[in-house]
Amino acid sequence: TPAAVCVGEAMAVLLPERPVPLEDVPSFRQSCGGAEANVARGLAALGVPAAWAGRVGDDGFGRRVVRELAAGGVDVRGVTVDPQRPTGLYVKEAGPSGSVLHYYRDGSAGSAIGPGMLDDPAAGPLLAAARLVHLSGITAALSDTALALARALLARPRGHLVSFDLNWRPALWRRRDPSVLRALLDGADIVLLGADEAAAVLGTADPDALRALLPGPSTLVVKDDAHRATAVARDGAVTEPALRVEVVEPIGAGDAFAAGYLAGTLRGYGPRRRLRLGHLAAAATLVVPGDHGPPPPPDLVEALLAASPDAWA
Ligand code: KDG
Repeated sequence: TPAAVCVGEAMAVLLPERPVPLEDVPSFRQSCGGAEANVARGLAALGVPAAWAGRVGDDGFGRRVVRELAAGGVDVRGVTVDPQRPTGLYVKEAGPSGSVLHYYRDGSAGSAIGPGMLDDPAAGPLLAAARLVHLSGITAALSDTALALARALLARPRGHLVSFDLNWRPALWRRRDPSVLRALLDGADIVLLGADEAAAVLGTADPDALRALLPGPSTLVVKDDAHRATAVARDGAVTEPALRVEVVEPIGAGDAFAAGYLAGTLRGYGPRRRLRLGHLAAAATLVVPGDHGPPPPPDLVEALLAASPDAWA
């Protein structure tokens, strides 16, 4: 049984072969994305048995998504094929200040997830047996049923940890009220969020002020730009600087960080090693154009996790 189950929408991705305006792109490479599916893939790459649960359409993009995730070692038994709706899609366009995501996901199969997942004969038992269920703020924006699913997965009492990555995507919230996010975050055990996202959604990026706003979770992990991450627990905070790498494309790095941090959590690491494993996984994704990079070699990971603070930064 998978230790972690990641719930959300996975999509086909079209990656332009050249960083030019979309109308000038000669061809695209097909890939697979979606924040929570990326986390499942990152966990599997780090050796943590992980599943992704969600819906895809009965179409080529859906089959591709499932095939790619399975090839990445992700348990896909909890995936439902929706005969009525298409698989969502997004296109990455190179812009002057970084990549822009163009979503084609309104009415997608992935957005039709709902609380019924808990009773689904395939996904239900996976969720019930997991040590960790991972969600993100994207799901809360997809549809009323997806929001209801997020709430159901956060209901207490529960026998597993829930991690929640804020994943602030303003483009998805144009027709919805993002004030629902605070209560969702507060219902999780582990919250991951970028300082910029925290400022946009919660009005502050200050770790102490965030702690006061979100008293529920045992740990808040605040990622400050690409430079450092701070884990704020009830008994104090630990900060670790990120690794310095040549960034090719940043999308997916947050998911990789989450995978590293959560893998460290499930392995029983202390706060510093959890953050370091997050940074290592993020670095591997920052140096490639797609949503996920090849995992760093295990012996390098071990050496860096054990490095002294000056050798690390
Ligand atoms: O974190 C990467 C995601 O943003 C990307 O995979 C697409 O899930 C996605 C989203 O909704 O933005």
